[in-house]
Amino acid sequence: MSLTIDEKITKIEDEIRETPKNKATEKHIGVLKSKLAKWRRKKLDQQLSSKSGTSYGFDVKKAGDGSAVLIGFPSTGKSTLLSNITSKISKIGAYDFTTTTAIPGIMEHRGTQVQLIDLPGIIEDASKGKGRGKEILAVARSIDLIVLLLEYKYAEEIYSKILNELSKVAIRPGQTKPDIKITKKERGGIALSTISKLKQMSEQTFVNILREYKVMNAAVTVRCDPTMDELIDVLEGNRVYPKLLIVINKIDLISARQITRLRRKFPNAVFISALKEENLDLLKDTIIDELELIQVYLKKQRAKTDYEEPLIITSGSTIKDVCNKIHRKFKKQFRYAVVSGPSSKHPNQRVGLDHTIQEGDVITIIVKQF
Ligand SMILES: Nc1nc2c(ncn2[C@@H]2O[C@H](COP(=O)(O)OP(=O)(O)OP(=O)(O)O)[C@@H](O)[C@H]2O)c(=O)[nH]1
Ligand SMILES: [Mg+2]
Repeated sequence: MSLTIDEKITKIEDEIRETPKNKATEKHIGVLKSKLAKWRRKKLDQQLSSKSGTSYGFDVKKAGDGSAVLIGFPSTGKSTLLSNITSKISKIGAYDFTTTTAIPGIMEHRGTQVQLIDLPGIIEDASKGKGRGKEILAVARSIDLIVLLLEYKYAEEIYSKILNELSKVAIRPGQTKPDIKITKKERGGIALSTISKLKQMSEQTFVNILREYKVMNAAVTVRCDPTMDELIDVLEGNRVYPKLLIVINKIDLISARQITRLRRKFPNAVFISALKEENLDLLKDTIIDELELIQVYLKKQRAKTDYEEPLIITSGSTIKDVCNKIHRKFKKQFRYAVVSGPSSKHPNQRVGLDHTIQEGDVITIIVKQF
């Protein structure tokens, strides 16, 4: 009897867990991890393209200068928060799963508009489709910032459970993309250049994982000390790296001592009471800071640059993100972009969709004419 994808995933996960980790097993673990990543990708592709049911994915149109999503277990106060910091009212209930779909609101603060999306509560095994897991995770894949709302109770445990679910669907909140450049070649084997000795795995294991991905001939430049999982992330290529903000809610129910203890565990978290409206201005400030919004200027072909209405977008965005923000057709009909400014090597540099833009760039998108 052949195994289902879920069974295959569980089997490999078990084998990785049961294999002792040492120099002798490193190569084998690298292979297992690559295999696991491939099955997870198959599973994710199935989920993201699945048309089963009538309402796959919540249809949320992006709006505002940046978008953030509220993720948390049921009844942590997501809807209470949305109702108190945006113009939108989202139903609040003392029972779990009050919210059943995505509810977007706009938060206006410091001259910026941020779209904040309230979602149903996430639960364990959301990545396998439990609850509205699939839909929640699909929204979370296309977002700039994940606002993770926790309650004081079991905060650490729930935090790792949620991050685990997100990680299974290729979302890496709060992480930066590992700096590994792979340029495939016709021949010559693997030329690996690192800035310092790899500590997380041997060079042999590194090359072996490349082979698992059929990368046999390539120039590989590594400007970090990646773990096996991070290398696999780069090879898989479908990972998203949204920013992450941890928010601890319902502080009106706990003592100052409990807050101090939690602060030690979550030093960067914002502590609020959505119900009593405590620290909500601080939260709004932090959301805007976390989004790291930058301004770029658009210039139509043969026209003057529009310095009046800059496009506001999150730092780290690419030309692709700019296209998505202007109009869907720009990505479909994209030929190339012309960039002048801090991100360009010289004025009027021709770039592709993957080019990362910077504050102050002047951008022209050239599309195919039909
Ligand atoms: N004491 C206290 N209660 C809160 C706070 N925020 C929310 N609540 C209560 O927690 C319960 C759940 O609130 P919701 O805002 O519906 O929670 P949710 O996360 O949207 O829940 P789901 O949509 O079911 O996932 C309600 O009874 C709220 O009044 C808070 O800061 N302090
Ligand atoms: Mg809700």
